[in-house]
Parts: sequence; C-alpha cells; structure tokens
Amino acid sequence: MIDPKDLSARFPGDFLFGVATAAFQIEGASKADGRKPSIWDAFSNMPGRVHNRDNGDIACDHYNRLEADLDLIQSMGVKAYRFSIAWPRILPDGTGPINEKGLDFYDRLVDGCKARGIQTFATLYHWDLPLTLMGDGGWTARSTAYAFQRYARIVMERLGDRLDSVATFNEPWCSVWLSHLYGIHAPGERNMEAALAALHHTNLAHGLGVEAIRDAAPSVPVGLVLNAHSIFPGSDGPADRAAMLRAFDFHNGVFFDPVFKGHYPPAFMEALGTQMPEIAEGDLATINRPLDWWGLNYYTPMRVADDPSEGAVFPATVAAPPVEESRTDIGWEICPSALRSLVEELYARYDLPDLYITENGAAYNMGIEDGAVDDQPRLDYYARHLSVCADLVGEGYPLRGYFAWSLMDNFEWAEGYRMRFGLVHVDYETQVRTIKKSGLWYGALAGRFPHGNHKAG
Ligand code: IFM
Repeated sequence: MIDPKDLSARFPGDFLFGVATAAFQIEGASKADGRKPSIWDAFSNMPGRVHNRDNGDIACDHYNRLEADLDLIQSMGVKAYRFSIAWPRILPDGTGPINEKGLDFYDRLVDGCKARGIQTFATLYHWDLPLTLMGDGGWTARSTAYAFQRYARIVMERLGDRLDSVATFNEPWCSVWLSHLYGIHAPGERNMEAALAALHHTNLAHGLGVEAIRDAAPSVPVGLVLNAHSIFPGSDGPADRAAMLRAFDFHNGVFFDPVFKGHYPPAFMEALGTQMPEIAEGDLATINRPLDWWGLNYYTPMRVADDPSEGAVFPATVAAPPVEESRTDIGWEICPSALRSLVEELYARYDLPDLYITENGAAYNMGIEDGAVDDQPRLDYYARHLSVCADLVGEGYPLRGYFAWSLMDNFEWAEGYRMRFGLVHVDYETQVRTIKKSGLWYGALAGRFPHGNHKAG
C-alpha cells in the first residue's frame, strides 16, 4: 500500500486535494423550497431508463444534512469541495422568476465551507436541466444557451463574492453525445441532428456563461470540466490509427477545438457539418474566450477500431477490447498510464491553462462489515492514479489540484444506486455515512496539505 506520507512528498505544498459531488446525485429534496423537476427527474421516473427505476427524490438527503456533510468533509482533512448548483432550484422553470430559497441553500453551502476552511469549486451545469426548458427543445434549442447565460449571471451575482472557482459545464460529452446520440442519459434522444444541435448550443452556452461570469464576478477563476477521452487504436494498422484520429475529433476535438482554438475540427465538419445547426457570426469567438483553468475528469481509456461497414457514420469506429485485465465493478478498464498520455497529448495539441483533475475514482460496491468498509481496490486505484499526477507535476504540467469522485456513494445516473463511487459509504435506508478505508487513506493524504512555505488559497 502506498503510504500517504510518501505520496504527499511528491506534491508541492500548495497542491489542492478535494472531493467532488453533483447536485442531482446527492441533494434529494426534489420538491423542497420551490424546486421544480429537471430532465433527470422525468427520465428516472420513466420505465426502463434507470436501473431499478431509482430516482433523485431522496438520494443522500444532502439538502437536509448539509451541515453534517460539511463537517464530514472537514473531518476528512480535505481542503476543497467541488459541488454543482441545481438550475431547477434557482430558476425552477429555467427562465422566469428567481427562487430565493434555492439561492439561500447555496449561500449556506458556500458559507459553511468558508467557516470550515474548505475552498469552494462550483459547477453551474451538471446535467439537471429544468424540465420546462425541454418544452422548447432543451439543448437542441439555441434559446437554452441564453437561458443558461442568465442563470449563470444570477448565480454569480449572489455567490461570486465567496466562490473560489467556477466551472460552466461538467462533461459536455455526456450531456451531448450520451444524452442525445446514445440515448443513455436524459433526455434519452438517439439522433445525430439533435446531438449536433445540443453540441453547438452547449458550446455556445459555455461561452455566453463565461461572459456572464466575468461580468458579474470578475475575480472568480472560470473553467470548463471535460471528460477528455484517452483514445487508443485497437491495432497498429493504418485503418485503426485513422479511426483513432476520427474518434479524437468526435469525442474530444468538438469541445476542445472551439473552446481553445475557435473552430470545429475540419474532418468532423467535413463529415457532419451539413447537419450542424446554424453557427451564427460571432458564435465561435464567444466560445473561444480565454479560461483561467480547465478540469479533466478521467476514469478509463477508450479503445477503438475502424468500422468498415458501408455507410458507417463519422467517426465510423467500433469498440476495441480492453488491454488491461483489471476492471472496477462498473466494468471500466483500469489504466493509470492512460491518464498520463492523455494529459501529454492534450498539452501538445492545445494551448491549455492550469489544470485540475476534477474527477477520478472507482466504482466498488463492497458494503459494511463489522462497522467498516474494506475497499482496498479503490484505495489502490487512487494511489496509482495519484502517483501519475505526481509524475505530471514533476514533469512541469500545470496541475494544481485533484478532486476524488466522489465524497460519498450517490445516484450513479442510469445505474441508479447500485454503483458506489464514494470515499464514504451511504446506507440509503438510514442515511448513515461511514468513511471507507479509501476515505481514511485519502484523508490522511489530503490532511498533510497545505504545508511548507505555501499558503492556502
Ligand atoms: O457520477 C459521474 C459524474 O456525475 C460525472 N463523471 C463520471 C461519474 C462516474 O460515472
């Protein structure tokens, strides 16, 4: 087992160790204090969409247990908390009247963190689109981008004086492709044209959001959280290598290129450009606003082979088999070296600002035995990936912090509650929290920071 003390010595004293969650996955209280449904409330209550038809009505009941959960974070020695803000609490219909009680909750959350010496990293959109906006087409409608801009401004006018950092979107890959092309996440669409519309409108919303944030709270560092894919070809043959490049454009380039270069990938546009929605004059300049930081969520690599079938649609790839034998309980291949090569490739391709690993972690579903959770495989997963992070810092990449996904077991989207990613075990019947072996280990590491000549941010 890697000793937290040895590992800590490989990071600078001001490296930030945090934990991450998202509103829909933990808050529950789905009808409290004026909140209205999001697309995930609707989706999870449809038959066949989410395992066991689990939903977010109660989740971890975090909304009602806020103070105790913040005490828990503090007790673990963690110095930063990444959480998301629920749009349907702030603007229950997406547009229209502001719900003050929704803002009050995040006031309490931010103030509670400050009082405990925990830095606040807020994400504005982690997939809980107000359901009313679906009536206009959700992300397939350009108007949703402007609704997001107003929401971003309202949040930052209220919380911007106390936030340490803000991200516009979490993993647009999921809310675009997984939600509109693969049909696995809400709203469950399976249509390329819908997905391309969601793509451009999400990118546009990001850019409009950055403008609003800078205007309302100029001193808060703004970023974007991307689950960039570490993509490998299934073989060394030219067809699979070409497939890998197409997959890069499709899964990564469509987000990185407009945000960091100001255009969509040429090969992607050549293949699918005629199906894109209107890209109005000025859109790409809006999307291409400079950022203070970006977040990388990494779990597992993607392996692709060429799809030779006639009429295969861009990126025309099929899944290639995993190379590493070890998998987490959700079936994801464990490959820490892919995190390293991914960061190297992205910094080679793009002019990127400071980096935070905003999510990394593993699903293991062991329960409580004799009052404890022995989740050694999760601990090992963290240790191996953090070791790669220490290498990246040593090589000079501007990696400033790391957030474990997740603080506690929670609603794992289409998997419902059956997949557990927490450092803390949640008994969903009693809402009792038990820090797992991995959580104690992570706390021992995080608790050593900040140290040396560095001051906490
Ligand atoms: O639970 C999710 C999170 O909401 C976004 N990133 C991946 C995690 C694990 O699937």
